[in-house]
Amino acid sequence: MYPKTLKHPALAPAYEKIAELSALPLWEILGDVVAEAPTPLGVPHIWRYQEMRAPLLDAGQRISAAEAERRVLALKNPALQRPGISQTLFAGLQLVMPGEVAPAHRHTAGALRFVLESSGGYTAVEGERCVMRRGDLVTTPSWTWHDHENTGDGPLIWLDGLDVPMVNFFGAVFGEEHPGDQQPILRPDDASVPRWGSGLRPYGAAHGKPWSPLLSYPYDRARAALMAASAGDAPNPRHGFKMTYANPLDGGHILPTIAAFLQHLPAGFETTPWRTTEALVFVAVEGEGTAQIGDTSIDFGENDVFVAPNWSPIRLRAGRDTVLFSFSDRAAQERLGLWREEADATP
Ligand code: GTQ
Ligand code: FE2
Repeated sequence: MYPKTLKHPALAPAYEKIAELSALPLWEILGDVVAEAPTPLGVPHIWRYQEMRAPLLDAGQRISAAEAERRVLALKNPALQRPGISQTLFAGLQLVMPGEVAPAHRHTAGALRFVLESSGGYTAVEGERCVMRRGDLVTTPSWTWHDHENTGDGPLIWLDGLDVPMVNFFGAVFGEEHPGDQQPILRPDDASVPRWGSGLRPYGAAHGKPWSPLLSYPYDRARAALMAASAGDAPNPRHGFKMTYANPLDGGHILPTIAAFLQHLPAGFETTPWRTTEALVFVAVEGEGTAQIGDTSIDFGENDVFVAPNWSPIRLRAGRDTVLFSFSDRAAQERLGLWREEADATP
């Protein structure tokens, strides 16, 4: 409860009396309660796809998607006790084998899926199938019904990103199973893309939810937008070319808690150090390079997932032309008025 060395050891007997009353002398622990700057929570770490894929496919032989409900290898930050890739985010690699269905359910935690390997399949969200091709981003916002199916002939593998630790922190956890394995489909595949993603707003149609009405951000469109920016603009020294996945109604983030980004680092490009209060999870979609996160140097290649804890200086170097997907808790931090960045952080 108390630090090893008390600032006022002579008061120790008084502290015991105070502790019996379930109270603490704040003057002994003030630095923990109101620190001058964040201490990064968790450590930088990489999960290499080549190493993760084999045990994931092995699990695919040993347990069915229906049995597992979600066949996921959760990426646990080595320095954290609870499941989570950071203090605020949960991430996992999910596998659905050909012909399998991961049964429908819903929960208050919001999620995104970034597709790594696919020969056909979808996530159904609130009566709509979001097709999953490699590089596609699909969201399943809070309390929306969702189920997954692999309609292809090879493994369907994606990265899950959820706000589970945040929802747990607030004590707002609810979940339930859908009565059927799959929810009824009410609209054409990817219906939200032409409806909300065309640059036109349906006249008079209210969305009224604190998340983007676009449930799918297909990679071909996202990549084309990124490459157009790369061709036309000068690179940002800290980010190269970086785009935010946006809510088409207000330019905000995809989910109330989670923000997502797509970033192009031309071959040989090296960023200057940057740190931010958000915890960031990166996926190398194309290319390879090195990430210097705090004191840790990480070589990454295609489909590798790595995490930069909050307030850790980040430097990215691209060996080849590189596209990085990333997601973070920035949306929540901005809404709470907490988000900060520091541009000239020393590496
Ligand atoms: O696919 O619905 O990684 O509910 C964790 C919880 C995935 C999912 C996870 C989930 C899901
Ligand atoms: Fe789920």
